[in-house]
Amino acid sequence: MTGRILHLGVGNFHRAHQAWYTQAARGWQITGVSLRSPALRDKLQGQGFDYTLALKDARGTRLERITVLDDILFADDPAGIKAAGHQADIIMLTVTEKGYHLGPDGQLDLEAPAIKADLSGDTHTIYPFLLGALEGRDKPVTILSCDNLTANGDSLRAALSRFAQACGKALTAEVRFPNAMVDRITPATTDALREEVAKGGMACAAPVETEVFTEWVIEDDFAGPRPAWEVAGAQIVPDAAPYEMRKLRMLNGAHSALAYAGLLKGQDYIHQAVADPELRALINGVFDEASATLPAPVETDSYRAALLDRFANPALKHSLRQIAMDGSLKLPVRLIGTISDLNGATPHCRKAVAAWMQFVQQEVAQGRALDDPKATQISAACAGDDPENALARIIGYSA
Ligand code: CS2
Repeated sequence: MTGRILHLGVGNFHRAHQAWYTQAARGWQITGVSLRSPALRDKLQGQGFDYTLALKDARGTRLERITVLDDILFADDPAGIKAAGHQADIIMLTVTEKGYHLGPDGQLDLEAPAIKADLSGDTHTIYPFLLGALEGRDKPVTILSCDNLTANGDSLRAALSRFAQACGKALTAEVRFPNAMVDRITPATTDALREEVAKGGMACAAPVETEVFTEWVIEDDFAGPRPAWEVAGAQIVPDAAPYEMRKLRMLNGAHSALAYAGLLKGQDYIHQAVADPELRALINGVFDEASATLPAPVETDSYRAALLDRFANPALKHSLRQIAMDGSLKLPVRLIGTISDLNGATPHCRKAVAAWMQFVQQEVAQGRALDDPKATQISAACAGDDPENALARIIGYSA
């Protein structure tokens, strides 16, 4: 089976995860789209959009050349993106939590400035591009969200329908939105990585490093053909929700806990934070609390042991600041769900939320810009009389 994928948000995570699986499946090609900057296109076009992936664990590094990406388009070319969308059998997305513009109720936020602008004809967000790809197409399409949102496919379907409705349109094409859990820890690219791959004989202007471990669990709900991603270990299942909940609440919940608590202690990387006995106890508590909320058939003992090993991977320098960004959107999915499911009897998850509050207050006090779409609200909350309560309201948390 051969086919085409259009991928919105062609960042490091896509290049370490879905592109790697697609290469293993053979026969499919990907057109990438960068929505925010043409920088990656400019770096990769001189090498035909091929790039080097460095797979790292305690035993060393394995370099692979990834060749499934055959073009990268930038958001300034809506007509080109539309045409590529029409040709695609699958449209995938990795645009991070903030790329969806969902409000606290999980619905598309029609008041968000970028959404308002797009409703009047601009192209800042994913929505006009997705609608354009659906309009006037003559074959079915699968839209596959690969971001860390709860029920990412269902959430995207609801948000896109709302956007279409607000434009006076309806989703007419035959389209499916499978939910999916995606997992592979992927730090930002460093100069050290560029030097390492060049020394290894696979020089690249924009290499990516990642761990050897990887998981992808996708609901079996495709409108048309798909790559045989199972050859690289992807699981196609009737219901991805239990896997997704385990990953978001255990891996991502612990990641956020380590990020804020670690930064407050002056640490820089996940492998340092997880080696700190106090923080290790904190995430063991997060694991216990999250585990108590998961559906019975989900295995958690070996999963948590694997997480501790993965976090300790000495070969990956995964920066706490990278994980700490966008906390106002991450915490509800990663920690607040566990806290509310257990009626607040979750001292460790609450401690992690308290670390976020302390972290943002410290950043604001030190005059550093917050990397969060709600930075303005957070700064105002920190400057008010009761920062804790104001911050709690921003993340929908009852302290
Ligand atoms: C991390 C995730 O940056 C973050 O917030 O928690 O990107 C994490 O590394 C991935 O979800 C792992 O699959």
